[in-house]
Amino acid sequence: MGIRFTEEYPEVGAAFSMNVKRVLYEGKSPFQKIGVIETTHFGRVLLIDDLVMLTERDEFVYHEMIAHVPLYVHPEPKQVLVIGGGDGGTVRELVKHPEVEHVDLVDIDRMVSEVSMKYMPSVAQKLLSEKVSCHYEDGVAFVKNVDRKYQVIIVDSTDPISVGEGLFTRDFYRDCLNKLTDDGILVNQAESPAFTGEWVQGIARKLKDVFPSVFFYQAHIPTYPSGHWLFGFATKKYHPLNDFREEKYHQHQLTLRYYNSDIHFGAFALPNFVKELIENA
Ligand code: AG3
Repeated sequence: MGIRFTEEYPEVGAAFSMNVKRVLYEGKSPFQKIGVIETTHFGRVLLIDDLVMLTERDEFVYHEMIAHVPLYVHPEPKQVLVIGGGDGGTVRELVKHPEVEHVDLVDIDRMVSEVSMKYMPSVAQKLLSEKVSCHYEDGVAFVKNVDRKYQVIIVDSTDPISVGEGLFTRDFYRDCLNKLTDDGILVNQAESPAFTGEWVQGIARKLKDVFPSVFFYQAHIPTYPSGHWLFGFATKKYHPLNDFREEKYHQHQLTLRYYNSDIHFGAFALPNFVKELIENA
């Protein structure tokens, strides 16, 4: 069988393994452990604290869904803030939109970007776009102190444990609300309803306490726990479906591998057990 990398899912007493061809990088930043492995079937894989952050094989699902869903709802997404996402995948999708004038990316850990640039340029290279400013500092403090407003804020975080914890609090959501324009939208990665329903409920409860309206949408990401993933869509004004700019999507003709206009509508259709989790949060 050779060498395998295994991500443990202690919450459900299970795990997911991939065959490894070689280890490309192993290091430790002041914040976390970072690794890059080359696998037999999933391409290169970025690991943080032994959790799969992305694989070259399926990162397009996550990055397209976290970026294009809000950007095809907001009519003028000029200023966008990304918290986390130091690998650059979300930024790569955002700069495909001609309306986006500027992206601030705030990741606490510069090493995530450095390692991604070196080992996964196809994911990271747009960090160098002239539309993008990278800030390597604490996202919680950045949102509190920044003196500009954004049409869209995307929280591309790790799990709500360790370094990412502050990005799942009411205070942080409140600061995001304040730094959004009056018609702004916040989207965050919202974990697996199948394996960590309590995490989903925590996110739902806190977002609902802070934002006027909160929705969730889903995607299939094979290498994340359970493969069934949610995103939160917290909004001050626009409705994710009624305000979908479908004409703009067709005009742009972006080359995408997951997101399309059918997916935009379909992604907000949730299974009953997920609706219940969110309603009872
Ligand atoms: N954000 C990580 C999502 C959480 C994955 N969790 C896990 N494997 N246990 C991904 C960052 C990609 N830009």
